Amino acid sequence: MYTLRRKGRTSPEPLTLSRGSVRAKFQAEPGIDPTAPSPQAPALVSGSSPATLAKRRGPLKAPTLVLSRDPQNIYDPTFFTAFANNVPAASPTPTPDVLPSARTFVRNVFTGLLVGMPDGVGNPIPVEFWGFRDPNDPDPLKQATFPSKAIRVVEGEIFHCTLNSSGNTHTIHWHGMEPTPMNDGVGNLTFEVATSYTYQLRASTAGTYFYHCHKNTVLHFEMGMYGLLLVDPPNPSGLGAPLQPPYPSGGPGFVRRGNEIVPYDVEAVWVTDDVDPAWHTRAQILGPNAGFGSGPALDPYPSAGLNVFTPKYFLISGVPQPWCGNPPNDPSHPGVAVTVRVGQTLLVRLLCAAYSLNRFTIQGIDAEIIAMDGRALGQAPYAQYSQPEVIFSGVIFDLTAGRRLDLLIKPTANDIGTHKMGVEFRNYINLQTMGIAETFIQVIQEE
Ligand SMILES: [Cu+2]
Repeated sequence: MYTLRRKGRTSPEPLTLSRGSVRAKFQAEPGIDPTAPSPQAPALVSGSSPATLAKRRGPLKAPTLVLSRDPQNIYDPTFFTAFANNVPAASPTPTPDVLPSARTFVRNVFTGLLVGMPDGVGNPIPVEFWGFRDPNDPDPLKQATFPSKAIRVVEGEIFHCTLNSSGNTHTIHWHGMEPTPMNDGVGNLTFEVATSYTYQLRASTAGTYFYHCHKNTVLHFEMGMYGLLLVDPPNPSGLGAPLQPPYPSGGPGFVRRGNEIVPYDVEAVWVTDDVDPAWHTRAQILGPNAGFGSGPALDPYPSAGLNVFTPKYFLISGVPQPWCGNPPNDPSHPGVAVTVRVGQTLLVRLLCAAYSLNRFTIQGIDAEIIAMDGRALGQAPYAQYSQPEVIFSGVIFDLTAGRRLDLLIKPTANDIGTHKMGVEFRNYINLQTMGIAETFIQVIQEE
């Protein structure tokens, strides 16, 4: 319910929209009282078991979304206002504002992926991760990974992604994108996907983004339910040029720098994460709703302990540091470390998927920050507020959860050798370092 503040008083009346201006409405199914509390917000009953609560609230039923808007005007603001004030309890089918898409993806929820974490003596400790499986990847080993497989699209195009939930409700939130309200994937603000929903987005701005589950977010994100979302600009030489977006993973490609679109030869995508194995164990035992709710009456598992985060493992792009496989203690693990030749351009995309404060340094080579959080620096009309900025060797820079930086590195003959990129994972309250991860940029001679 929305309340309006009028003349210094809070009106108890819900905000109602003029019927003449609203062309979308929700129609309750027969037998459902539309004024009853949402089925996802059971009445406060102290001491009720989850089974009792489920019985009391009955099966989840979604109100039916009735569309009567002008099909010629997909930007009809009254349609979106109506939606934002009448969010459905479950995913509408089909997608309410569906348009032809240039690219389609499928992501199926999976659990039970075991990733070995270092125990210090070479016996990896299995920790369970969850994520989004790509059933269309021809290589079965690349379907279900941690982090989840990247989605790569082209600036300006509309894309669809169908989420198939299982075991629980989940969502996909498109972090940094600007979708319509029903495609934003924030469970508490729109709907959680119980079975299947096709998200629709327009990739308006080239840059580095990520997608993640936004149901019981603090736990599901920690469990690994995220992947990169990369939006590529066009090849500035036009459609006839040999290299067209989406560009291949690892390079070469093109990226926005200020008002230009510039080439790069090699691409490194580094995602930092910190893992508290106690959270993963509790999620395994208590299930996806562990810690969900706002107090003992709503939370069937108030002992989930999500108020205490004590990470023990520190990863770059899903590879624990130190790497615990074969060879052990090798930060040059090929899944992470990158090699670039003198004269080439390296694009590094950084995503902080850790909950701790990440303090980065790159030793022995300079890097230029060209974009932050999916927006190129120095791009008109915002060039008066920001410009690309050089980070000199050894200078620290920080990232917090969800932030992204794009860096360009152009090694010269003086840079031949191995340069360490180190990350300190710092407690966000007392700033003490809890762990480190590191990898390398290796610069070799021109061919
Ligand atoms: Cu989830």
